This record gives sequence, C-alpha cells and structure tokens, in this order.
Amino acid sequence: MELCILLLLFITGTLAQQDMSDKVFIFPSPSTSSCVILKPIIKKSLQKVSVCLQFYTVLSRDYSLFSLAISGSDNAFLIYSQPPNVCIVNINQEENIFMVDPDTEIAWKHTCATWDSTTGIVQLWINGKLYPRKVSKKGFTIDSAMSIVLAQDQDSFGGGFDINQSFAGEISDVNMWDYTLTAEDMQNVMYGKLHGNIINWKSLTYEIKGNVFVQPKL
Ligand SMILES: *[C@@H]1O[C@H](CO)[C@@H](O)[C@H](O)[C@H]1NC(C)=O
Ligand SMILES: [Ca+2]
Repeated sequence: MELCILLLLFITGTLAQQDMSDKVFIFPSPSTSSCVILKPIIKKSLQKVSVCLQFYTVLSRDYSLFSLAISGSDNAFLIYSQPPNVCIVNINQEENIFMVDPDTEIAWKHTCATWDSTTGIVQLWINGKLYPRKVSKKGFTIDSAMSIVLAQDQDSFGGGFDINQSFAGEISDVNMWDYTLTAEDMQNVMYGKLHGNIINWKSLTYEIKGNVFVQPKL
C-alpha cells in the first residue's frame, strides 16, 4: 500500500488519495509551477467557509498559502502573507488586510481564515489568536467549480502563477469546512481533533505539480 502511494507520487500530475496525518508537503524552492492541487470531497457552492493550515517558512517576501479560484474570480478565497506583519484574506477579489503580530522566530504557524456570506464577517486566527474581524462580500457565493492550489497565487483559473508570490517551506494540516468554525472548534483544530468536511488532511485527494515532496512531519 505504502509502495503504491509512493509510486503514484513519482508520476507527476497523478491524483493521490492519502491519510496525511503527521506528514507535510515540502516546497523546496520558489518556482513558477510547483504547487499542490487539492480536490474537495464534496462539490458544492459555498456561502460559508473555513480553511486552516500550518506552515513553516523563512521567506521574508510575499507568498500565497491557499488560493481558491472560480470562473471570473481568481481570488475568490485567498490566504496571502506579507511578512513581517500583514496577512491578507481575499473574498471575491476584495482584499481584507489584517495587521498581525510580527514574526519573532522561525516556527510553525497555525493559520485559519473563515468567511460567512450572511454577515460578510471575515475572521483570521493565527496560533489560536483572533485578529480584529473584517466584513467583506456579504451575499457572495463561491461557485462549486473551484480550483484550489497550495503555494501559488492563481491569477487565472488553475494558473497565472508568479514566482515572487510562490511559497517555499513546509505546509501541513490543511483542512476546509463549509461552515464557520467556532472558537472551541479552533482549539480542536489546533490539537488535531477536528478535520474538514470539504478538505480533510486525513483523507486528502491531491495532485502534485513540479518539485514538491511528501515527508514525515518532524
Ligand atoms: C521577482 O522579483 C525579482 C527581485 O525583486 C525581480 O527581479 C523579478 O523581475 C521579479 N519577477 C517577476 C516575474 O515579477
Ligand atoms: Ca490571484
């Protein structure tokens, strides 16, 4: 079984399904093409969404962590970091700029972003801390035909990558829900007790493009 998965991973562009518990994606260097494409478990339009992930990097320039594009909106839902102290959450092209605590050490960071169409409320949580909330794109719906990419910023559906916005480092524990997580849920996610119903790290369907490696989380 392990061997089958390994063999699959060697054939670039092949869809894999894997329990990624205690594993990471390693993106060794900035690039215009390396990324991981994630396939949602359920194909449905979204009026609420939560995305959580962990990442580890030494980059000091901008980088995209999680890019969700739909037809006509390349930044339908985007988590984009601008070190040292800004994180942007885009909802249907609108930038929601969060001032966050500056990096003081090179360490894993747990990041969650949520959005609720009913209120427009956007939440950004980093390492369990909620930053002052924003309101964006009330009434918008994220179409079910979505393209989800880790480590690159899509400027068109499934492409339009810019090396200067690419991520290099490690990404783990990516989960996505069709509802907004509560404060209690956030704790459970951080402790690995809650997994997504749209993207589930314990049963991840993904495709590797280019130079990306699956390794144990150390
Ligand atoms: C990326 O950044 C480098 C250094 O700032 C610059 O020389 C280069 O033109 C940029 N490339 C693109 C595609 O923007
Ligand atoms: Ca974009």
